[in-house]
Amino acid sequence: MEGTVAVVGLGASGEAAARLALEKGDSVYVSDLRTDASIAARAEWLRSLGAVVELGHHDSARIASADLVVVSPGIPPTAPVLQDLAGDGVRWISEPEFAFRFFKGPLIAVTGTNGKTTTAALTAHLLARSGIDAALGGNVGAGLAPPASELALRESAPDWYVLEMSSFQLAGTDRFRPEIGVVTTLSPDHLDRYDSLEEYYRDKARLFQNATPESRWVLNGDGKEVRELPGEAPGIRYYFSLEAQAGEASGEADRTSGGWLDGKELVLEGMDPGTGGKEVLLSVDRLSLLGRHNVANCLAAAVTARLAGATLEGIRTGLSDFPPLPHRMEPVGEWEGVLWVNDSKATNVEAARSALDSLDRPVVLLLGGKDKGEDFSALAESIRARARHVLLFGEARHRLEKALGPAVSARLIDGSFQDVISEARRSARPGDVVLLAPACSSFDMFRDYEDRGRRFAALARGDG
Ligand code: UMA
Repeated sequence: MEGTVAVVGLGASGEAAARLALEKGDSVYVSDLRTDASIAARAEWLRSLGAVVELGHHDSARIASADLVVVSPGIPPTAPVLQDLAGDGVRWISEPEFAFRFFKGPLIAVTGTNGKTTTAALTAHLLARSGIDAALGGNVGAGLAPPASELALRESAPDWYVLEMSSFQLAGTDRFRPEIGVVTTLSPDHLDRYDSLEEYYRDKARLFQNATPESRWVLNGDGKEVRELPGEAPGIRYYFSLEAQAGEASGEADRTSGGWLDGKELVLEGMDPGTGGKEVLLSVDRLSLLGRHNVANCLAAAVTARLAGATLEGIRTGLSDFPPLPHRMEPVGEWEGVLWVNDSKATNVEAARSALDSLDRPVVLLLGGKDKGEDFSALAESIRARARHVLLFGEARHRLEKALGPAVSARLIDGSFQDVISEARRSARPGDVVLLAPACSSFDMFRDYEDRGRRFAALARGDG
């Protein structure tokens, strides 16, 4: 474009956006409030590439005078810098929106409250197993995939871009238009950032803002919220469902396109508008991922990959050899008959509930962390059905105790995370699962959910 680009925030996305802007010949100004050594090194590197980088301060006037402002997703609209820009009537875009403008091929965008990383990564895997070059990126993070802007820097265009999109990233979209859009689930989350659930869903619905009749939407047929999210947006809808045939799940008998469970078999139907036939994939027992919610993710990814040209053989192979992602129902090991499972990414109530519901062994559940203001009582029924014992820790522990009520066998741990693990070891009996599915974010005791998951795994192995 060759203008001036201001990048607000120098995390992974800010760095990638700045590099992309420099590559395109723009003058780049980057700023971040942090000043620590790691960000200083990152700043130095960008300076060597030609950017102006300021740490410890945002120069709002300079940002406002840029041709384009790219904002990192972790910066809330209430941050003073964004308040200043809003006050001056300056509009900004998110980093994937910026990247999208330079993409050279079709896009699959995956969003939802839970399951979006697994579904996005699995879709890319199924395409790869079909010999299709799929470039995975976006919100995924955790060293598993790069930010969207890094994909835009690739020299050769992939056959498909596959982006995981958070609501924070969708909030800053404008021209963003996926050929295929996927919504995995919707349930309350991020209520520390949004004033209401409607606001959160409104950002998610921006996925559909530039829909055309050619757009294809892959939607969770089991959730009314997801089914209703596109509203009247044009495009062809496909549904995946654990509970019913896709047509029934959509509530529209004439729409039978999508994927569902036929007994124990995952099946697709109507993926090819020409023939519309039924395609049997494989049995649930052959999936590489643990848990019922992952069956839904597998169906979502299979439908999406099939629409993008994956072969049935590629999908079957990919569904059975996809390795579990770190911190998502990741088996850490089994000692003295007790299986330890790290689901540190279960940072909200719905994710913790589905983790619990997906196990068929008695559970010692580790619950707690930073309180995001959700209603924890929604966990009580699943806990009563499956958990032998619950350990409550972190900032949210007292509110959790109150919300779960006296019928739940729970114990408050006031000490360290090591104390939580020692108590879990004492409580578990052979045949049990010790499950870290905390329903809270991690920032009260850890750097992030990955740090929490790694610590859990190390302590479980006895080398913490
Ligand atoms: N900052 C300022 N000014 C402020 C506030 C913050 O300068 O007023 C700075 C911070 O000091 C920090 C930077 O802005 O250096 C913020 O960076 P960021 O939080 O946006 O983090 P990134 O490293 O750019 O990572 C982001 C996503 N993080 C968030 O949305 C919080 C990563 O998703 C994503 O992988 C990455 O972009 C690349 O796309 C992570 C995540 O936790 C995995 N996402 C949430 C989720 O999945 O629930 C939404």
